Amino acid sequence: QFQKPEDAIKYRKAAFTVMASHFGRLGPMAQGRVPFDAKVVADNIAIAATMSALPFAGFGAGTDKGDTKAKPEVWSEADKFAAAAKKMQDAMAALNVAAKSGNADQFKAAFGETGKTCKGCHDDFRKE
Ligand code: ASC
Repeated sequence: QFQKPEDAIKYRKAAFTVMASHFGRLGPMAQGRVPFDAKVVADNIAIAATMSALPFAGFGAGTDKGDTKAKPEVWSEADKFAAAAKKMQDAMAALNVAAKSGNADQFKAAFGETGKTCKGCHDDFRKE
């Protein structure tokens, strides 16, 4: 799938970057600081939800060294990492349903739950 470990690292970072861009830009709306726009929410969350499937293919053997913030626990506690990834993907899928509903309160609640899964994984598996 990847020619070199660096390619896998670059790929997973790119996938996280695109996911975080489309998720993160809705933060102000989720906090009610910007007026709710159902189409903006649905369009961006659809992309974030699609992206959520991609990064984890880039954590294969030999991709623990190099330009990465991934902790060794990604590989030494692989089951736990996979569970954290799935938790985020499941939350993102539920958020996608909420986003498509057009209901602001459902979106805000699901957005918050999804953000917790991002942070949870970072706390355990990302340096800094
Ligand atoms: C984002 C983003 C994250 C999460 C996290 C939620 O927009 O890039 O990693 O939300 O900050 O706590």
